[in-house]
Amino acid sequence: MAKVHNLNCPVFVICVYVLILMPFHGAIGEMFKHVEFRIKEQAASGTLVGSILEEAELSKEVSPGELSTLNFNIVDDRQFASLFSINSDNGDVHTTAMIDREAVCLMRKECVFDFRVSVTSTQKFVGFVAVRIVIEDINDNYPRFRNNPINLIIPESPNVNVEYKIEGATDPDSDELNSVRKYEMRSSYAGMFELKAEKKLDGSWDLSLLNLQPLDREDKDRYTLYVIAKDEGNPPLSGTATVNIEVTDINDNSPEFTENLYEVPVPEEAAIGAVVGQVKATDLDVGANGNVTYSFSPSVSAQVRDLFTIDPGTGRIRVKSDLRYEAGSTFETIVSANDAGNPPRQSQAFLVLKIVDVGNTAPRVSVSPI
Ligand SMILES: [Ca+2]
Ligand SMILES: [Ca+2]
Ligand SMILES: [Ca+2]
Ligand SMILES: [Ca+2]
Repeated sequence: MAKVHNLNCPVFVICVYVLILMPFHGAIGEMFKHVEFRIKEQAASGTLVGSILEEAELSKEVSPGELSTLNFNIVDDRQFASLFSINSDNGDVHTTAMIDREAVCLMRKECVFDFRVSVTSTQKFVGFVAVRIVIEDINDNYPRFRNNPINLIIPESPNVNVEYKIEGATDPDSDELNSVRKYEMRSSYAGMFELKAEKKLDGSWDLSLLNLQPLDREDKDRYTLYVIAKDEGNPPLSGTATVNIEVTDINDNSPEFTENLYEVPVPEEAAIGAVVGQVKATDLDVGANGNVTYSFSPSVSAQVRDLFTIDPGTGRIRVKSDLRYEAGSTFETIVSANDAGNPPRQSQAFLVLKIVDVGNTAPRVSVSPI
């Protein structure tokens, strides 16, 4: 509804006010009124905004004979000429374009246009009407996530309820109900994640995902879920962001030997360089965290080190020296498997090397067991 204020100097204070603001208000004794019109954005071009004649109650200002002779003109800078026009004969204000509140007022909370209209009759200058047009918001924007998809890289962790921040959505509509009002999460991983959304004083949101269960990369390293921002306009609109979660590795697994004890029979005549056995360990981690190298334990005697080598990359045990003098001997050793994580993890296994007396048979290369 339009509001009208008659400032025809009813009291001294207002007369002073009018004097100070001259020539904006016009001369003393001239009519000066305010009217306010409200229209919704996106109204069709040519929509009637309001009648100055009626809202300013000009019939009270001029005689019935003059009323039909009034002439109306916008007197301020026509910076809004592309948006509004006035019918100079009857004072009707119309839109001259479809007004997008978010385009003409950007992110301003209030979208208001002010201008003055001069009113004259054939007989005299009647006065001014200050016109205020308020553009009301409609829900013509969807909540939107600036970055979509949202890619989260999270190191695996046994910790739960860790908050991982994600950027909220924006909605340029200004009305409270037309902007983002709530968030929801859609996920097929029941009980795995929770969405936490807190509205801040400036209207923006703090959004974060919480993991309700440990994130174990070795169990699952990728998740995809959806965060939905909703307004409560009429009709309500929503925007959806895809959240891709990549769980990265930490070194939380030690290499594991395939056996606790490797028993390796070694023919006494095995040639130097011959492979007589192999130890093997696997590590569930990836990259350096799962890169296993083998060695003899530092506790292994110098004699064993003189007789055998272990290949760091493959775990193969090779003969290093002539074994014929060791026939019948058994060497109980310990092998280590280390990953290259930071810090590294290690496992150990027993390796028993038994030098087998093969009597007078011809020398042969032994490669068993591998
Ligand atoms: Ca809007
Ligand atoms: Ca909206
Ligand atoms: Ca590891
Ligand atoms: Ca891991």
